[in-house]
Amino acid sequence: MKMSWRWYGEGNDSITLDHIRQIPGVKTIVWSLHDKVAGEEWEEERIKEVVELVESKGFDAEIVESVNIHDDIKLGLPSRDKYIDIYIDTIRKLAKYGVKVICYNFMPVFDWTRTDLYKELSDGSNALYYEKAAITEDPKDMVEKILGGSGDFTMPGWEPERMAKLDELFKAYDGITEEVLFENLKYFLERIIPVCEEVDVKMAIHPDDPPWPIFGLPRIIRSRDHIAKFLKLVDSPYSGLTLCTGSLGPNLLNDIPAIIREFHDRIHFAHIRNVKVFENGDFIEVSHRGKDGSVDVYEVLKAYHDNGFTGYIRPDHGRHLWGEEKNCRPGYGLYDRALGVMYMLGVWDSLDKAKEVK
Ligand code: CS2
Ligand code: MN
Repeated sequence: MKMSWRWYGEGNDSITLDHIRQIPGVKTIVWSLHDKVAGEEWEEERIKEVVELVESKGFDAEIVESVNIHDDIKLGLPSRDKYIDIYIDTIRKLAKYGVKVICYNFMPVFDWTRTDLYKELSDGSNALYYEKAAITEDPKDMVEKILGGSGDFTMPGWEPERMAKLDELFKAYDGITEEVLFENLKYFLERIIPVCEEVDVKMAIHPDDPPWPIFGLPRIIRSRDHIAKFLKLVDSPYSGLTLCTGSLGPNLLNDIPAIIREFHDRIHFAHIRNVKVFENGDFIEVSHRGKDGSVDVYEVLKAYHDNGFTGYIRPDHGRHLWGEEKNCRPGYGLYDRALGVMYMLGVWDSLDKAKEVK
């Protein structure tokens, strides 16, 4: 297992690489060119600059999260080939600079969806929250709330330019069923995976968050069966998973440790996040400690450990602590994620020891 940390880049994150160096065990920086919109070319100079900076601080830069997918690819429009060519060009460039895994998602219109970015927990910290009843027919209310709450930071997948075209986007997805979305994903994979095999870059799809359809849009990576179907689309180790416990977790029917045990050899990147699910289906993000929420983080880590997992792992969202919500990206503060790293390393080290003793 290699511990990693998502960093939004110089001048684009409240946390610096020097902060991250002081968190025990972090080896890999998970990065992206966050100013790039889906479908835009990634210049080699820009890639080189980030990789060199990250490496100069003693980390490697082996994971990119994300290279986002243009809607025309998800929609299966004739223009998709042009955007797939650009995607392939980016894969080749990233490979040249030592990138090993690319995380992406295939969610229509929205990336992760929440109804409140700063819901207070009983300990006075606050965190991202999802209230089922607040998801109305009209997504615009929610978009306003999210964009209004994210301060000066633009959140990936929530770019104001895209959100301004919401009506158009929704119209375009009219008639796109789960089946069609799966077909369009297959088309994309059939074109890119041979290149990934050639240059040794693994693709790792991120599950849909939350794991159910919203606003009538299809969501196709949200359960064991959806994952099994996805992995058969192109049956290559280069078409794999980012297994995010926080995205699958709000559906209590998802047995995440069992999913890990079944598909571990296709999981390239593990996102560890805990959520507390309430009886009415609402949920809030909580600390990484298993006991604080509905995800049994110990069992999750044990499922990886038992299978000799050598992929990357990162703390996913954390709570906002000690007043930091005023200046950090929602879900991406320093303190709770650093506590999460220590919790995970603690569990992992003790699993290592227990294995030695046997
Ligand atoms: C991430 C996702 O912040 C998060 O929840 O796990 O936004 C993730 O980066 C994307 O869905 C991957 O493309
Ligand atoms: Mn995640």
